[in-house]
Amino acid sequence: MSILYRSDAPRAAAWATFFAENAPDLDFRVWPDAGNLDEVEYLIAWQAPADFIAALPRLKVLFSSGAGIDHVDFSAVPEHIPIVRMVEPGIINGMVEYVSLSVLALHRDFFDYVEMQATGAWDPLEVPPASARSIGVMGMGVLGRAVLERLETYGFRLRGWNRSPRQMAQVECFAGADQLQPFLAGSDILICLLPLTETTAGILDHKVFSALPRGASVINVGRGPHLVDGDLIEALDSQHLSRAILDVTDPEPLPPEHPFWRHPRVFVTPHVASMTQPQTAAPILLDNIRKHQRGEPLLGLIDRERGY
Ligand code: OXD
Repeated sequence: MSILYRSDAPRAAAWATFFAENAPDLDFRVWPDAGNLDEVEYLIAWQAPADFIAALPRLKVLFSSGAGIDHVDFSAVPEHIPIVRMVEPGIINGMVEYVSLSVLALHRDFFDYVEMQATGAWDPLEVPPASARSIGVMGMGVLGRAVLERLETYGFRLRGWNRSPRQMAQVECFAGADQLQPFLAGSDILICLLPLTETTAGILDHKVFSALPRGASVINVGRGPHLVDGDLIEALDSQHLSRAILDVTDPEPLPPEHPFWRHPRVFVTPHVASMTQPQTAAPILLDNIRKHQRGEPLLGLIDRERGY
Protein backbone atom coordinates (compact mmCIF):
# COMPACT_ATOMS: atom_id res chain seq x y z
CA MET A 1 0.00 0.00 0.00
CA SER A 2 1.68 3.28 -1.09
CA ILE A 3 1.34 6.86 0.05
CA LEU A 4 2.88 9.66 -1.95
CA TYR A 5 3.83 12.94 -0.26
CA ARG A 6 4.05 15.84 -2.70
CA SER A 7 4.11 18.94 -0.55
CA ASP A 8 6.39 21.17 1.49
CA ALA A 9 9.88 19.65 0.92
CA PRO A 10 11.67 20.81 4.10
CA ARG A 11 9.15 18.96 6.27
CA ALA A 12 9.03 15.78 4.17
CA ALA A 13 11.65 14.00 6.29
CA ALA A 14 9.58 14.44 9.47
CA TRP A 15 6.55 12.90 7.72
CA ALA A 16 8.62 10.01 6.36
CA THR A 17 10.16 9.27 9.78
CA PHE A 18 6.74 9.23 11.43
CA PHE A 19 5.35 6.76 8.89
CA ALA A 20 8.46 4.56 9.01
CA GLU A 21 8.17 4.31 12.80
CA ASN A 22 4.41 4.05 13.15
CA ALA A 23 3.13 2.42 9.98
CA PRO A 24 5.81 0.11 8.54
CA ASP A 25 3.11 -1.65 6.48
CA LEU A 26 2.64 1.54 4.43
CA ASP A 27 5.13 2.41 1.74
CA PHE A 28 5.66 6.17 2.23
CA ARG A 29 7.22 7.89 -0.78
CA VAL A 30 8.34 11.47 -1.12
CA TRP A 31 8.06 13.27 -4.44
CA PRO A 32 9.99 13.22 -6.79
CA ASP A 33 11.06 9.68 -5.69
CA ALA A 34 7.58 8.43 -6.41
CA GLY A 35 8.43 5.01 -7.81
CA ASN A 36 5.71 3.33 -9.84
CA LEU A 37 2.75 5.74 -9.86
CA ASP A 38 0.37 2.82 -10.55
CA GLU A 39 0.89 1.74 -6.93
CA VAL A 40 -0.01 5.02 -5.24
CA GLU A 41 -3.27 4.79 -3.28
CA TYR A 42 -3.06 7.82 -1.01
CA LEU A 43 -1.76 11.24 -2.03
CA ILE A 44 -0.79 14.02 0.39
CA ALA A 45 -0.45 17.17 -1.67
CA TRP A 46 -0.82 20.92 -1.69
CA GLN A 47 -1.21 21.37 -5.46
CA ALA A 48 -2.87 18.48 -7.28
CA PRO A 49 -2.74 19.31 -11.01
CA ALA A 50 -5.17 17.43 -13.27
CA ASP A 51 -2.45 15.65 -15.28
CA PHE A 52 -0.85 14.41 -12.07
CA ILE A 53 -4.11 13.03 -10.67
CA ALA A 54 -4.75 11.37 -14.03
CA ALA A 55 -1.36 9.62 -13.70
CA LEU A 56 -2.47 7.88 -10.47
CA PRO A 57 -4.89 5.15 -11.61
CA ARG A 58 -5.25 3.52 -8.15
CA LEU A 59 -5.67 6.71 -6.13
CA LYS A 60 -8.17 6.17 -3.29
CA VAL A 61 -7.99 9.43 -1.29
CA LEU A 62 -6.56 12.89 -1.90
CA PHE A 63 -5.40 14.51 1.33
CA SER A 64 -4.70 18.25 1.18
CA SER A 65 -1.63 19.07 3.23
CA GLY A 66 -3.26 22.36 4.28
CA ALA A 67 -6.47 23.46 5.96
CA GLY A 68 -7.74 25.21 2.85
CA ILE A 69 -8.98 23.34 -0.17
CA ASP A 70 -9.57 26.17 -2.65
CA HIS A 71 -6.31 25.38 -4.51
CA VAL A 72 -7.67 21.96 -5.56
CA ASP A 73 -9.54 21.74 -8.84
CA PHE A 74 -12.35 19.36 -7.84
CA SER A 75 -13.17 18.60 -11.46
CA ALA A 76 -9.68 17.09 -11.89
CA VAL A 77 -10.38 14.54 -9.14
CA PRO A 78 -12.74 11.70 -10.12
CA GLU A 79 -16.00 11.73 -8.11
CA HIS A 80 -15.27 8.43 -6.34
CA ILE A 81 -12.07 9.82 -4.77
CA PRO A 82 -12.74 11.58 -1.45
CA ILE A 83 -10.94 14.90 -0.96
CA VAL A 84 -9.88 15.56 2.63
CA ARG A 85 -8.58 18.77 4.13
CA MET A 86 -6.14 18.98 7.01
CA VAL A 87 -7.68 19.38 10.44
CA GLU A 88 -4.88 19.17 12.97
CA PRO A 89 -3.90 20.91 16.23
CA GLY A 90 -0.71 22.48 14.78
CA ILE A 91 -2.71 24.51 12.24
CA ILE A 92 -5.33 25.42 14.83
CA ASN A 93 -2.77 26.57 17.43
CA GLY A 94 -0.84 28.59 14.86
CA MET A 95 -3.99 30.40 13.79
CA VAL A 96 -5.06 31.04 17.38
CA GLU A 97 -1.61 32.52 18.15
CA TYR A 98 -1.55 34.73 15.06
CA VAL A 99 -5.06 36.09 15.49
CA SER A 100 -4.62 36.66 19.26
CA LEU A 101 -1.37 38.53 18.58
CA SER A 102 -3.04 40.65 15.90
CA VAL A 103 -6.13 41.44 17.96
CA LEU A 104 -4.05 42.35 21.01
CA ALA A 105 -1.65 44.47 18.93
CA LEU A 106 -4.63 46.43 17.56
CA HIS A 107 -6.42 46.57 20.90
CA ARG A 108 -3.28 47.89 22.67
CA ASP A 109 -2.36 50.32 19.83
CA PHE A 110 1.03 48.74 19.17
CA PHE A 111 1.13 50.00 15.59
CA ASP A 112 0.61 53.58 16.85
CA TYR A 113 3.53 53.17 19.24
CA VAL A 114 5.73 51.84 16.41
CA GLU A 115 4.95 55.07 14.53
CA MET A 116 5.61 57.18 17.65
CA GLN A 117 8.95 55.50 18.23
CA ALA A 118 10.10 56.67 14.79
CA THR A 119 9.80 60.28 15.98
CA GLY A 120 10.56 59.76 19.65
CA ALA A 121 7.01 60.72 20.65
CA TRP A 122 5.96 59.84 24.21
CA ASP A 123 2.23 60.01 23.85
CA PRO A 124 0.28 57.50 25.96
CA LEU A 125 -3.07 56.54 24.46
CA GLU A 126 -6.12 55.62 26.47
CA VAL A 127 -6.21 51.92 27.42
CA PRO A 128 -9.78 50.64 27.12
CA PRO A 129 -10.61 47.32 28.77
CA ALA A 130 -11.03 44.33 26.48
CA SER A 131 -14.70 44.27 27.44
CA ALA A 132 -15.10 47.60 25.61
CA ARG A 133 -14.01 46.02 22.32
CA SER A 134 -16.15 43.77 20.16
CA ILE A 135 -14.47 41.23 17.92
CA GLY A 136 -16.34 39.74 14.96
CA VAL A 137 -15.21 36.47 13.41
CA MET A 138 -16.48 35.58 9.93
CA GLY A 139 -16.45 31.81 9.56
CA MET A 140 -17.21 29.65 12.58
CA GLY A 141 -15.54 26.46 11.43
CA VAL A 142 -12.84 24.68 13.42
CA LEU A 143 -10.43 27.64 13.18
CA GLY A 144 -13.02 30.36 13.83
CA ARG A 145 -14.33 28.60 16.91
CA ALA A 146 -10.83 28.00 18.30
CA VAL A 147 -10.00 31.69 17.81
CA LEU A 148 -13.23 32.78 19.54
CA GLU A 149 -12.56 30.46 22.48
CA ARG A 150 -9.11 31.96 23.03
CA LEU A 151 -10.26 35.57 22.62
CA GLU A 152 -12.87 34.94 25.26
CA THR A 153 -10.13 34.44 27.83
CA TYR A 154 -9.08 38.10 27.37
CA GLY A 155 -12.60 39.33 28.04
CA PHE A 156 -13.47 40.76 24.59
CA ARG A 157 -17.07 40.95 23.50
CA LEU A 158 -17.47 38.33 20.81
CA ARG A 159 -19.65 37.80 17.78
CA GLY A 160 -19.50 35.23 15.02
CA TRP A 161 -21.00 35.07 11.55
CA ASN A 162 -21.46 31.87 9.60
CA ARG A 163 -23.18 30.72 6.42
CA SER A 164 -25.39 28.31 8.40
CA PRO A 165 -26.46 28.93 12.01
CA ARG A 166 -24.01 28.04 14.79
CA GLN A 167 -24.28 28.32 18.56
CA MET A 168 -21.41 29.07 20.88
CA ALA A 169 -21.44 30.03 24.55
CA GLN A 170 -20.37 33.66 25.14
CA VAL A 171 -20.59 34.47 21.42
CA GLU A 172 -23.39 36.41 19.77
CA CYS A 173 -24.04 34.34 16.67
CA PHE A 174 -25.29 35.57 13.29
CA ALA A 175 -25.98 33.54 10.15
CA GLY A 176 -26.55 34.05 6.46
CA ALA A 177 -26.66 37.08 4.20
CA ASP A 178 -29.59 38.66 6.09
CA GLN A 179 -27.64 38.89 9.32
CA LEU A 180 -24.37 40.11 7.87
CA GLN A 181 -25.13 43.82 8.31
CA PRO A 182 -26.11 43.61 12.01
CA PHE A 183 -23.07 41.42 12.65
CA LEU A 184 -20.75 43.96 11.04
CA ALA A 185 -22.36 46.96 12.71
CA GLY A 186 -21.10 45.75 16.11
CA SER A 187 -17.62 44.48 15.12
CA ASP A 188 -14.70 46.76 16.09
CA ILE A 189 -12.18 44.26 14.82
CA LEU A 190 -13.28 42.04 11.94
CA ILE A 191 -11.50 38.74 11.33
CA CYS A 192 -12.00 36.81 8.10
CA LEU A 193 -11.61 33.06 8.55
CA LEU A 194 -13.99 32.01 5.81
CA PRO A 195 -13.28 29.28 3.29
CA LEU A 196 -12.79 30.65 -0.22
CA THR A 197 -15.73 29.68 -2.43
CA GLU A 198 -17.60 31.32 -5.31
CA THR A 199 -19.89 32.93 -2.74
CA THR A 200 -17.19 34.27 -0.43
CA ALA A 201 -14.74 35.57 -3.07
CA GLY A 202 -14.67 39.37 -2.87
CA ILE A 203 -16.79 39.41 0.30
CA LEU A 204 -14.48 41.93 2.03
CA ASP A 205 -15.60 44.84 -0.09
CA HIS A 206 -16.86 48.40 0.14
CA LYS A 207 -20.31 47.26 1.42
CA VAL A 208 -18.79 45.27 4.27
CA PHE A 209 -16.31 47.99 5.22
CA SER A 210 -18.94 50.71 5.29
CA ALA A 211 -21.15 48.56 7.54
CA LEU A 212 -18.36 48.36 10.15
CA PRO A 213 -18.24 51.03 12.86
CA ARG A 214 -15.98 54.01 12.08
CA GLY A 215 -12.45 53.25 13.30
CA ALA A 216 -12.79 49.46 12.93
CA SER A 217 -9.88 47.28 11.83
CA VAL A 218 -9.76 44.21 9.61
CA ILE A 219 -7.64 41.06 9.87
CA ASN A 220 -7.64 38.76 6.83
CA VAL A 221 -6.36 35.27 7.55
CA GLY A 222 -8.73 33.60 5.07
CA ARG A 223 -7.56 33.92 1.49
CA GLY A 224 -6.34 36.86 -0.58
CA PRO A 225 -9.29 36.75 -3.02
CA HIS A 226 -11.75 37.36 -0.15
CA LEU A 227 -10.56 40.96 -0.23
CA VAL A 228 -11.23 43.69 -2.78
CA ASP A 229 -7.88 45.47 -2.42
CA GLY A 230 -8.97 48.86 -3.81
CA ASP A 231 -12.02 48.97 -1.49
CA LEU A 232 -9.79 48.38 1.52
CA ILE A 233 -7.40 51.16 0.54
CA GLU A 234 -10.33 53.51 -0.01
CA ALA A 235 -11.84 52.66 3.39
CA LEU A 236 -8.46 53.25 5.09
CA ASP A 237 -7.71 56.47 3.21
CA SER A 238 -11.14 57.90 3.99
CA GLN A 239 -10.38 57.20 7.71
CA HIS A 240 -13.43 54.94 7.96
CA LEU A 241 -11.19 51.99 8.83
CA SER A 242 -8.16 52.30 11.13
CA ARG A 243 -5.90 49.44 10.16
CA ALA A 244 -5.66 46.17 8.29
CA ILE A 245 -3.53 43.12 9.02
CA LEU A 246 -3.22 40.83 6.03
CA ASP A 247 -1.59 37.42 6.14
CA VAL A 248 -3.00 36.45 2.76
CA THR A 249 -2.98 38.40 -0.49
CA ASP A 250 -3.90 37.99 -4.11
CA PRO A 251 -1.57 37.18 -5.73
CA GLU A 252 0.96 35.51 -3.47
CA PRO A 253 3.72 36.48 -3.24
CA LEU A 254 2.45 40.06 -3.17
CA PRO A 255 4.37 41.93 -5.93
CA PRO A 256 6.86 44.53 -4.61
CA GLU A 257 4.97 47.36 -6.37
CA HIS A 258 1.63 46.55 -4.68
CA PRO A 259 0.35 49.55 -2.63
CA PHE A 260 -0.25 47.38 0.47
CA TRP A 261 3.51 47.22 1.06
CA ARG A 262 3.80 50.96 1.47
CA HIS A 263 0.44 51.78 3.03
CA PRO A 264 1.11 53.16 6.51
CA ARG A 265 -1.90 51.40 7.99
CA VAL A 266 -1.58 48.01 6.36
CA PHE A 267 0.56 45.32 7.96
CA VAL A 268 1.42 42.38 5.70
CA THR A 269 2.84 38.98 6.62
CA PRO A 270 3.70 36.37 3.96
CA HIS A 271 0.99 33.72 4.60
CA VAL A 272 2.51 32.46 7.82
CA ALA A 273 -0.42 32.63 10.25
CA SER A 274 -0.45 28.88 10.59
CA MET A 275 1.26 25.93 9.01
CA THR A 276 0.72 22.20 9.01
CA GLN A 277 3.04 20.70 11.64
CA PRO A 278 4.20 17.17 10.77
CA GLN A 279 4.44 16.22 14.47
CA THR A 280 0.71 16.73 14.97
CA ALA A 281 -0.56 16.29 11.39
CA ALA A 282 1.08 12.93 10.56
CA PRO A 283 -0.68 10.98 13.37
CA ILE A 284 -4.02 12.46 12.29
CA LEU A 285 -3.40 11.59 8.67
CA LEU A 286 -2.38 8.04 9.57
CA ASP A 287 -5.53 7.73 11.66
CA ASN A 288 -7.55 8.91 8.64
CA ILE A 289 -5.88 6.29 6.41
CA ARG A 290 -6.74 3.59 8.96
CA LYS A 291 -10.33 4.89 9.03
CA HIS A 292 -10.47 4.67 5.25
CA GLN A 293 -9.13 1.10 5.36
CA ARG A 294 -11.89 0.20 7.85
CA GLY A 295 -14.54 1.99 5.80
CA GLU A 296 -15.19 4.62 8.51
CA PRO A 297 -15.96 8.34 7.92
CA LEU A 298 -12.89 10.52 7.37
CA LEU A 299 -12.03 13.59 9.44
CA GLY A 300 -12.01 16.71 7.25
CA LEU A 301 -13.89 15.16 4.31
CA ILE A 302 -14.97 17.98 2.04
CA ASP A 303 -18.36 18.44 0.48
CA ARG A 304 -17.76 19.09 -3.23
CA GLU A 305 -21.12 20.86 -3.65
CA ARG A 306 -20.49 23.28 -0.79
CA GLY A 307 -16.89 23.80 -1.88
CA TYR A 308 -15.15 23.12 1.49
C1 OXD B 1 -3.70 26.24 4.73
C2 OXD B 1 -2.90 27.46 4.65
O1 OXD B 1 -4.72 26.13 4.05
O2 OXD B 1 -1.71 27.43 4.99
O3 OXD B 1 -3.32 25.36 5.50
O4 OXD B 1 -3.41 28.50 4.24
